[in-house]
Amino acid sequence: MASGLAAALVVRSSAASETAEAHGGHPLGRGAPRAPWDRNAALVEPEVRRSIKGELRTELKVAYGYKSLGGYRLSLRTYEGGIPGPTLRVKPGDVLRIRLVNDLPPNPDSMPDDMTLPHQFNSTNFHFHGGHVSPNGIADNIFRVMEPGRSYDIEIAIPEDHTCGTCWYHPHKHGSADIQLTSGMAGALIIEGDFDDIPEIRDATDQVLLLNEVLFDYRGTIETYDTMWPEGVPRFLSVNGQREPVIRLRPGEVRRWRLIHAGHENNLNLALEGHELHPIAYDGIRRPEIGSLTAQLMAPGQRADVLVRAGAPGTYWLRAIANDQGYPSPTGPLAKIVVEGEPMAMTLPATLGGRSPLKTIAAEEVTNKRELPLRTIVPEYPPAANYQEFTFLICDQRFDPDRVDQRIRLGAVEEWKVINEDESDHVFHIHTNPFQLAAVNDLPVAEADWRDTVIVPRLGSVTFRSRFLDYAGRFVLHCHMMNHEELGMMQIVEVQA
Ligand SMILES: [Cu+2]
Repeated sequence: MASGLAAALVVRSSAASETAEAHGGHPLGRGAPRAPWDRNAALVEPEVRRSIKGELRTELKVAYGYKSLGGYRLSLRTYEGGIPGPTLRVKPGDVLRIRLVNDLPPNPDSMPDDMTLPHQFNSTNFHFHGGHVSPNGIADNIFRVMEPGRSYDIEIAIPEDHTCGTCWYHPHKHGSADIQLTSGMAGALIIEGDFDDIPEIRDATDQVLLLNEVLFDYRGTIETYDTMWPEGVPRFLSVNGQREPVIRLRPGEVRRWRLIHAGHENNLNLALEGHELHPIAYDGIRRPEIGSLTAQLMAPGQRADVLVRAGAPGTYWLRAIANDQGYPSPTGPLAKIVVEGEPMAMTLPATLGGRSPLKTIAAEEVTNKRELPLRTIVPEYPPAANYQEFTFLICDQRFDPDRVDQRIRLGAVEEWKVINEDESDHVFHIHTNPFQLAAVNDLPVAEADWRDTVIVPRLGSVTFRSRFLDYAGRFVLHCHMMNHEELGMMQIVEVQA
């Protein structure tokens, strides 16, 4: 099968990076400029910017930043010179007013004839991932193009009844989104107040852990799409723009981690040695009950809020462990957890109350059904080396910015089945409205979680239901493996009043 070749390509390069890891270096990274790496550095929280009196008014400057990361000196596109960008904290009913200053240099290239080729890496825009907000005008409008050398106002009204939880922001300009996100242009966007009624969570310290796959070329930069594809360049995992930072907890302490997978391509299966992870919210939406997992699988774009209760004093690694997504997902250390000091008498909540903030969509409520097949065309000769040889399709078509693919009536309640015809997983994401899982591979799910991003298993399917009640306008759905999106796996949705 054609897609088997794609998997083979990734398997080969994944094995190369594991070998590099084992030897304490990167065979292709000799040329990248080195920098000191403090292996005992504590995890640093991104700068927090909070709303005041119903408004978060802030500036985000997009510019090159120099960053020492994991033994390398990198020069990458950033928000505010840092990786990741600042954490934005708001409340339901607030207005987010951002002045985005694009301080990148002019694009060296003009627009391509083929819009599904990466282009114009210095143009950007802004997406509020997880926001149930207007996709129009100067709100969460990912069709805007924010040119280098200019400034743009963004104004997003967050409804009073918005779900509270962990969302995030990143660029979504087609052609440059992948390269900018992979560079570290991402930040947490937290809507506060989700567990005020549960003292065990309210009183726990909460921490943003924004995860990324760091990659770069021999100069410590990402300046061509060939750096992203195929995957032979140096790469490792980072948390908040740090490689293997130290997180200190006291024995018995309960901590809330807001995990955000801001990596561009691969799933991460997270596990903490000697501890269980207790998910309380997915994709910024509170779950009816707390879970207990030995590993939390996360796809690019997804968020998982988990509680951890620290055990006996000692050192425990938070790692990405083995996972099969049609090829091996990346593995490796993420953070060193040191449990030490005076014990704390904290407990996990016994229950989250059994209710979701969003009302379950019953089968009888559904007014329309759709099917969306996902498919990749890869070259028939082994192994393909250049990204331009691949084509990623939804409903057998590549993304076209001038074509509306899904027309939906405002007020509709729909059931969609997304079908993956390939031999490796895809990751479905849709803007503006979350959805409730109904079935995976045609088997009803045990827990009907609400999501905005979900793994579509290889040679399988995901079925979900969604309400399109509040916002008419155009937005997109796409694979959140950003290279798939950039090379065509995206559609335009129009909700019509
Ligand atoms: Cu995909």
